[in-house]
Amino acid sequence: MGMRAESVGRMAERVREERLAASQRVVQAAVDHRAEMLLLTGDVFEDNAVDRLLVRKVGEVLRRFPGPVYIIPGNHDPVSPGSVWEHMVWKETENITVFTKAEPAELETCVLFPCPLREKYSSKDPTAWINAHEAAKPAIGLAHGNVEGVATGEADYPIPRDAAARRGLDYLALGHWHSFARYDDSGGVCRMAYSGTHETTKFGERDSGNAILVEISGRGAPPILTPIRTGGLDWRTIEHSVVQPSSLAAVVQQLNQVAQPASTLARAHLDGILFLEDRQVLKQLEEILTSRFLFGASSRLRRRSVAKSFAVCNSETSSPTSCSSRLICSWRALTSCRAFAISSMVRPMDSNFSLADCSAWRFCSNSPLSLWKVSASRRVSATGSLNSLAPCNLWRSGGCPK
Ligand SMILES: [Mn+2]
Repeated sequence: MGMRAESVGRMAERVREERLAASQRVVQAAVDHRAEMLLLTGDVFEDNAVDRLLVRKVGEVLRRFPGPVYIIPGNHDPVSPGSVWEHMVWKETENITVFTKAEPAELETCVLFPCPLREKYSSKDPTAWINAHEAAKPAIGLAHGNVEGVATGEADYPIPRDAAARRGLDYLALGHWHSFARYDDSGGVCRMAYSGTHETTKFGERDSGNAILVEISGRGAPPILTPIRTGGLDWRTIEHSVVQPSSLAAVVQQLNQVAQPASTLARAHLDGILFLEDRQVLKQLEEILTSRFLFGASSRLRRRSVAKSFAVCNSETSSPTSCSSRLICSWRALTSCRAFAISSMVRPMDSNFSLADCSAWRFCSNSPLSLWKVSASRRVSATGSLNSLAPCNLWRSGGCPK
């Protein structure tokens, strides 16, 4: 809640409103399914500086749930002096408990093991303190962190893949990742899962916009998990590689088939070569994106890169060689585009540049030219691969980036 959503420009406010509406849908789903309690596993808020009016609004939404609501602070909204958790609304609202300490809370039907976070980063497992092996009632953990195997390289609160079993928990409710993810044990029983965010946060999320209904009949019984859709907006990415003329029409057709464009944020990722015969279709595609959809990203993100990186390579220009040398003249153009073509005569492999250094690059041999794709340009520059590119012929010939 309270995220800036800068990537969607003037639609940011609409996106923020939808997140609050989605939290009402979470409460409604809990009521409809007669949930005994509602667990929020961290990062309710974007950060501890969000508008205090918003904090109150969220408290008011959660107050509408007739049962108890248990919250742990996450790494975005950790317990700290001046945090959102000091707001009056949490004290005024009797059904809400914000856990600020890692200690068991014995309830009538179960025991909760909350793992509130106190800082943004840590390399410690937040569930390490839990010992629920002797619990007589169903033991339920609430934790926020990064299940091992989804390594990000940051000190990101690692949680073992078998944390629930290790700590003796019947179920470990997880927060931090945006998409629904369950971790089954070898017997196919799921005792830990991420519900994911209740509303999609950004493009590219696999399965966000859900809450999970978790039913546990007793201590040791396998939990039954049912994901419930709570998201309102559809964030859709369409990817398309153009390697031959007239294939863009398929993308237009795909956009035309989207059932509810007014509540869809669409992003078209095109790479390849802009052929002369596709120019009109590209215009049409960008028009559809900007006029029909709640938000369309192709025109904003792609047109410039399309113009810079593709236009040079259409059949209008002379030889692939001249094309390649023009293309590589600007690192800026490369970082803002996802694809560019080079002449097959100029191969970076000839130099001491090793492809293995850089996983983000791909060789595509079925195009008229050799096509290289930067699928994560930011990662390229971050890992210093820019330097390893520099000595190769290709880069030198363009007199390019440093
Ligand atoms: Mn988080």
